[in-house]
Amino acid sequence: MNKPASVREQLDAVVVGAGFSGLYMLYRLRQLGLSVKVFDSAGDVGGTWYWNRYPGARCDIPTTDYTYSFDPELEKEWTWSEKYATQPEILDYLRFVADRHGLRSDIEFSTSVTSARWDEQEKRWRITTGRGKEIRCRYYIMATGCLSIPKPPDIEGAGRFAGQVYFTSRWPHEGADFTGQRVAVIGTGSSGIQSIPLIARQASRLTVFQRTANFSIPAHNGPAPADRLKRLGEDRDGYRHAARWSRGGIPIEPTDVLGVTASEAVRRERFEAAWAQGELFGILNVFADQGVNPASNDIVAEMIREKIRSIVKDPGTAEALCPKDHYFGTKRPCLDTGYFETYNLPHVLLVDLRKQPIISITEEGIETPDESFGFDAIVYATGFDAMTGALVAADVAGRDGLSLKEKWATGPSTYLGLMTAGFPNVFMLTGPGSPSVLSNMTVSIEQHVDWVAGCLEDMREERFETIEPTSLAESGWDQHVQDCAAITLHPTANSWYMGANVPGKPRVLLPYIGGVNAYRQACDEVVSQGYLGFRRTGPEGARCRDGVIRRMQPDVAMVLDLVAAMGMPPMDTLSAADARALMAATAAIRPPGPEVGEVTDGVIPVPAGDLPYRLYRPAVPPEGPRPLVVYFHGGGWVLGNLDSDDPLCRDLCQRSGAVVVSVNYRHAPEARFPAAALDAFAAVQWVDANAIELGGIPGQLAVAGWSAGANIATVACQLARDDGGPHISGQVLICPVVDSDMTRLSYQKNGDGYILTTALMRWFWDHYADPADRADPRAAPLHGNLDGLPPTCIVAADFDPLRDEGVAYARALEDVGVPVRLARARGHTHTSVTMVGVVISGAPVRAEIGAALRNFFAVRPTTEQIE
Ligand code: NA7
Repeated sequence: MNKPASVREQLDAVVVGAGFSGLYMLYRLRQLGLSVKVFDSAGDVGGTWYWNRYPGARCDIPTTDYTYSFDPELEKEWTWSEKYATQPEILDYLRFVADRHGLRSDIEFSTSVTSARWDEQEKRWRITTGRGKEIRCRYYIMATGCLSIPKPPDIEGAGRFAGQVYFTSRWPHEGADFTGQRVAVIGTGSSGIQSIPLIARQASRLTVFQRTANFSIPAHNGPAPADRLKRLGEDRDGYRHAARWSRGGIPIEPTDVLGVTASEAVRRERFEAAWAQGELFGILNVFADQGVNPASNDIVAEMIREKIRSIVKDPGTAEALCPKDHYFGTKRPCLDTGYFETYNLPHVLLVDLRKQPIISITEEGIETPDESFGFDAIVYATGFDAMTGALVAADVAGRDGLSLKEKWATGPSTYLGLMTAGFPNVFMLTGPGSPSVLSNMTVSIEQHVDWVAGCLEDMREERFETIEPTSLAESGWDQHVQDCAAITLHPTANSWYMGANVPGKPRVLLPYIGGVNAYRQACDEVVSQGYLGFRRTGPEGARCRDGVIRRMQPDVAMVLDLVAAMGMPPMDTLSAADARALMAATAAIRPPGPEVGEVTDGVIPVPAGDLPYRLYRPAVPPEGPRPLVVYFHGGGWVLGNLDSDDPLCRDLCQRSGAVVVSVNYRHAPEARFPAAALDAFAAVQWVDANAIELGGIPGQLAVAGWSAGANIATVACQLARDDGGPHISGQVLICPVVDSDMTRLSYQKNGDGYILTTALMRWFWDHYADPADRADPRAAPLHGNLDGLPPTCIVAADFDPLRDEGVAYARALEDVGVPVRLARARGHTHTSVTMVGVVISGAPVRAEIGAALRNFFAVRPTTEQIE
């Protein structure tokens, strides 16, 4: 029971946790002149490194980088003895830091915070400690660590075992001596993999119970890497700066080699170099696409499996140790010293729990269906309730008494991983939604602490007392965190990153995977935009600039950055010929799109001459005729051809199961309005008339197009209706041009910076149609008669100047009773949805298009309609 609150104290800030983050937070708060107290249930500083004392415990980031950078003098005075320091050395380091800066005087050890309550009247937190102290403080900072709450052993009979029980996460200070003992280790995550070789040296028999085989590479420990020391020696500040602005918090050059296209020799060379280097960020950087593309990932995974097979002598054990149920990197890979070699020792046995599960733990040992094992000691290396465990375990009640546990019942929700709405003045260091465990923790910790310190300083200067994110900003950030996750392979794994190791925990990628650099940029922008998304209050009133800091899909933003870096001239400054050449050059370097069953080229004879077409037939059964989709490429009536939209056509074909006929039409300025529109209509008529020869089902014909291609597709529908045929089952209009009015809001917002610009759109119109013709429904179909048009799917992208005219077309069609499906391409630009194989986040939108096409054809036309 808690002791009654006896001592009252007023402080500016309370920090929970005296690990890497709590210590630096204390240092910074003191610098600001704030009164502060740190509480930690441990007997000394160290946090994670205080508790995880198991044999072999080391960091898995080189210690040259796993170190504070805020104090250059400290860096001079401390030299790490190894590439990956052991737990005792890291603990010594943190003690050294605490002593050097006299931090201990503001830390209460062996004291936990038992509750924290927000007092709305006082605008302060009421904190109670396990020693019966009550503290009022303005700011409550949770430096509670990502891996601090051990996962309880969820194994039947765990309490019954009469021998010694150890948890890697709560190892006894006096150590453990396994000499001559029969030892079981349960769990083969990092803790198991680091401790098993050392336990094997003492134990008379070691049995490892493995549920999931894990990827591990040799750490090649030894002296600190010479190249890093050299770089640090030459330019320490430059090195640290590069780390802060790197993807993972370590300055390495991200590769642009794609696993799927690299030659076998390049693949092998890159992999062997990473294996020899023995660094996590190296092995995660063999290929640029290994984190997103299953085929590329499998190349690295298979090379690691080959290594395991070459080390472990018993083929059955080797196979059991080969991870096959998750993509490499989706569970944290391990760095080991002699882990796989340990299984060659005669007294070490691997039990594969997938084949031989634990029935129960007994007084004597462990019972499996095939065998009863007797043990003197059981070591649980079963992991943590990571990232959110310590935060929700703390009894924190915010505004209206809502607890963090209640708020996060369906998963954590944060703004920048730093704060959460309803909990004013509560800061989380390396909380969920920040890069944390996917990065070099020390870099991320320093960034968080510096941000919080800067925020408190700004509040003091601007006379604010409280800060809290808005729900709009928070849900926007949550969405961005999940958007970043969705384009990777991470969500497929049952990892602790996903919360999947704890039964009942909501399944969501907890850390932010967009990168330390992207994250830092977002945090900085929030500040430079006047604390965008935060509401700050003080005696002089409240200030809130509400908004969402990242609305764009992360891979779309990457493409825009790449395009900007290429420094290409704006297309609207080029001649049509040069613009076409530029478009062809960019098309030549992109991925080819999915395989389809058959691709054939032909020509369509129309009054104006022959129009080339390319036909795509689906690969999958059934054999026989399919519905037909006539597709028109984008390019502002000026650019584009059969090649330009080839990957998209393959994708449409695969997703819709239809035969796609991509038609090249006459282009402006050589053939101006209404040439393209008339060609489109003529092509639709011809495809309909030749449906059987093309392998189509007569009467099952849809049209589709992107941009200007969507313009002529829907014009063809209007002309077909007026001409009495052919029957069109549906139309798919991807970011269509349907009007020549360039004053809509989406033009104002998105007219610059997103590839299709207002200037380029004007350039297209000028090439295509005289001003007098631009209101003609065959140029601006929004102004045409929309009655009786076929069911329609319209894609409208957030960052497209054409967004609002697409939406206006959808509404106008609905008004006259046309069934419309408006697919919002959230976070996309005019071009990104069509970037098959490049912009992964476009896939769900294209899936929606595929579903719409299938749906058009699911409604069979009546005989009357066919006639
Ligand atoms: P991890 O990586 O979560 O590993 C825990 C291991 O324990 C893992 O192999 C689990 O298998 C296994 N486990 C968990 N529960 C059970 C039960 N009930 N039965 C059998 N096996 C079980 O924790 P670590 O402490 O090793 O490492 C945590 C991080 O610290 C590490 O990633 C580094 O960042 C440092 P599973 O994979 O869930 O099938």
